[in-house]
Amino acid sequence: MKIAIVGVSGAVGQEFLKVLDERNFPFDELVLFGSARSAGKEYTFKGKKYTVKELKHNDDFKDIDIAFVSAGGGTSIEFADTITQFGTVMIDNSSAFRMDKDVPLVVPEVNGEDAKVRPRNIIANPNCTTIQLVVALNPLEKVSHIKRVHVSTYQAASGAGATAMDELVNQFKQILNKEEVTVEKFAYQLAYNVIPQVDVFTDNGYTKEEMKMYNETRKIMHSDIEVSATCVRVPVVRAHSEATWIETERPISVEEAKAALAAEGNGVILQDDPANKDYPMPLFVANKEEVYVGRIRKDITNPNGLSFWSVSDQIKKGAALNAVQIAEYLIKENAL
Ligand code: 11C
Repeated sequence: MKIAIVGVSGAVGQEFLKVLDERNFPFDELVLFGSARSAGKEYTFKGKKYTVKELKHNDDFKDIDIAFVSAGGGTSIEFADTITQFGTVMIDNSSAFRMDKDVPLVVPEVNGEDAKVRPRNIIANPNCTTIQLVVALNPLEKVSHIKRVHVSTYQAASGAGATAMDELVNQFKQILNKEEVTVEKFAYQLAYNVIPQVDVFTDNGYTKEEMKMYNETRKIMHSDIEVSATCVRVPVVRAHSEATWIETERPISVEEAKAALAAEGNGVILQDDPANKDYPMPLFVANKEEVYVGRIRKDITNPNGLSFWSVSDQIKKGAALNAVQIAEYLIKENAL
């Protein structure tokens, strides 16, 4: 088994190294790729040094079985043919191919089977906000069909990359030191603020991030589910939170919902004891693998409504881990 990471120097690329190590992913050879700027950098993995190769249009992918790609949509589009031309499975973290009909969009806990049918040998990793939403929705969908979702996100700086995480930390320091605040990655200062915009606005008034939640959720769940999202950036370094309201075909009780969410293999950790102030928070969920769910309650305005709160590490389950789980699924199913 020969694997590659493309975009290894980025926040997700670095997380790939961590997750492959933590999960003891089975491979014989690892090749690291990056831009001309990253080429030549060295990373140590399991005690061995690896030098980053520049991603080029050549036959470097000839013997590579799986490529974990996180280098931005432009690079994915430009290099997809180069990466897949000899049969390499490209697991792509960008949004470039997610809605293409001939590219499966996969969260293993929900629709792992879809990864087996991939005419272009590309499998898309969904957006982080969608991943944690569908992991929580899927067990509830099995109890009763979910017709409608309203969700508000509380997205950490990590979603905008390593430099954005640094920018947030620096802003707090700059404010404390009474220095001028650097604002580059976000539209406004994020420290001591919340910004009700993630990505650019589309014609219908929703942002691209919000429309990703609508479209990707329907594709992954094979469902006519309606999703109305408001995506908000909050001054948290890592791990996204979501306040979610669902309307189901028949009423679901809190007990039913808890039992469904807590069932094994769902990728969910139920953390729901509000009387003891026990509920998920990004501070404690950062670096964890699962989606944490709590604050489950009946909607007092609608018998078919249920509300809950979820938190998940955006770089881990929202990106690198989900991609590695797709690869693990393919190996387990002998479907590479
Ligand atoms: C954020 N969700 O938190 C975005 C980042 O489609 O993979 C991920 C963008 C994507 O800023």
